[in-house]
Amino acid sequence: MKPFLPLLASLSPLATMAQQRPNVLLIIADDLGYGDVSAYGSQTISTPNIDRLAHGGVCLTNGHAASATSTPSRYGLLTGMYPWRKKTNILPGDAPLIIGEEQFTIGRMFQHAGYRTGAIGKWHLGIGRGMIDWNHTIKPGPNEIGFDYSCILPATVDRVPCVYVENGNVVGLDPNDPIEVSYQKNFDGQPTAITNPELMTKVTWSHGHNNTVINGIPRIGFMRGGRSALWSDENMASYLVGKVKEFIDHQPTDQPFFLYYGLHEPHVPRIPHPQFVGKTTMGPRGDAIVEADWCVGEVMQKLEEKGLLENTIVIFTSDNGPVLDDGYNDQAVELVGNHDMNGGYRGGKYSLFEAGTRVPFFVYWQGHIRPIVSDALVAQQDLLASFADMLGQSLPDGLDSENHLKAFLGKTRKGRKGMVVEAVGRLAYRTQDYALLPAYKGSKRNITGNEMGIVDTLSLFNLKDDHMQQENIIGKKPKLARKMQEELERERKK
Ligand code: NG6
Ligand code: CA
Repeated sequence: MKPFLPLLASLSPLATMAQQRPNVLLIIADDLGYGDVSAYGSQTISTPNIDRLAHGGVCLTNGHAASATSTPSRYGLLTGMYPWRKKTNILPGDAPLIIGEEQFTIGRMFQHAGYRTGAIGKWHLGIGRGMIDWNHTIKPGPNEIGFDYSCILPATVDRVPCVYVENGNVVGLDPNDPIEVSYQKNFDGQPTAITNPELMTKVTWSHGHNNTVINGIPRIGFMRGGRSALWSDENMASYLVGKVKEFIDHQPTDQPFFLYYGLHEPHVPRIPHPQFVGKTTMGPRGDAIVEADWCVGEVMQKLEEKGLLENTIVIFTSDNGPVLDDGYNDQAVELVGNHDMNGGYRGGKYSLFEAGTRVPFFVYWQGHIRPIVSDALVAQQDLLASFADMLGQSLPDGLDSENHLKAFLGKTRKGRKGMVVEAVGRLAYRTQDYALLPAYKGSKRNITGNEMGIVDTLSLFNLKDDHMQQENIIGKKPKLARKMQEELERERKK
């Protein structure tokens, strides 16, 4: 790779960029809310490493995930397609891969541009083709859709099997103790959280999460065997960050990399390493956020040690909004205190209201980006078209991804004109300052501690003045509402 020149003000930034192939590290947290980082001004949590990215780069204040839950959100990010076109939903741990092997992905795009690509951490897009045999190489997975290397949690931390899958193989598996997984029924004679509650030594369940107990934690789904392969929940952060460091260490010096790094925090079960326990007054949820921040610091230090900081674009974001009680009795509700995980917006994970998809979103590129706070409306699925533009790569027709490279690099505060956001199958339409929501009964999941609320009629909210989406102004702006409704319908029919 050519050595990098610091970007001079006199150089045309786009002309300079065209000759550059910086590494791209995409860090995506799990259920981290807009208010869960101190970068946007929260006083109740301290995330100095994440803030470094926000304050030293483009701090996006109107950046969105495609959906308010993980699978659809990540599907949008990786494929550049609206997930609701495919009707994706939260996947069980044994679900087949929902991205087709022929489908275009952000990993493929980077591969075409000559990059080495990797996917580490939370995946949740399915693997295999159904009826997985966990005891042999599982295909297709990340490696078949654009990633040269992968080491993933197949689904979520609260779903079986509780093992890492590296390049299709379960890590640390003893062939004499094969893994069996079922989401239908328990294996004969196998204890569960219901039959043997005493096994729950670390945390108990509040809803769902009452099947097989692994490492003292009740999970969703049934699993037997594979004892030597079980992950350690406490060590997951350092295990995954270790894999990230290895990936960077193995990078040939003459080739750039693209790395997707899915943090597992602060999704349930929140079991931070003892070194983070008690770092906040918020219990495991707050401590898990501090752990996530530590992970970011570790990676940044690695890039610094390798002299790669000026040569690497680091993006930080989250797959969906935050939630307190998401199925475990972990005191998230009791200890939250004044902490506003939603950052003043309404809703949260699962919700069509703003905090469901408006997430932390930062783009850092040392020496190349002048720090800027930008309210450009952008979506995670836009990263695909934007980096394709940077690298001179062509895209297939029909993607929902838009090129907003200039917004991501802080050269403009202009982003999308509009976009569709999704929450558990329901769609809303967003423009820079407005949100159009259908009549909406909230989510059944308001047991989770999120204020879901109800809108009993089609509603228009001005998000600039009304963060909590309290006043339906559709009567005041009927033309705008009609236009947004038409745009939504046009997208739906595409
Ligand atoms: C829900 C789980 C929740 C979480 C979510 C997926 C229950 C009651 N709730 O079904 O705990 O795992 O799925 O979260 O089981 S996500 O961030 O990966 O979308
Ligand atoms: Ca999530």
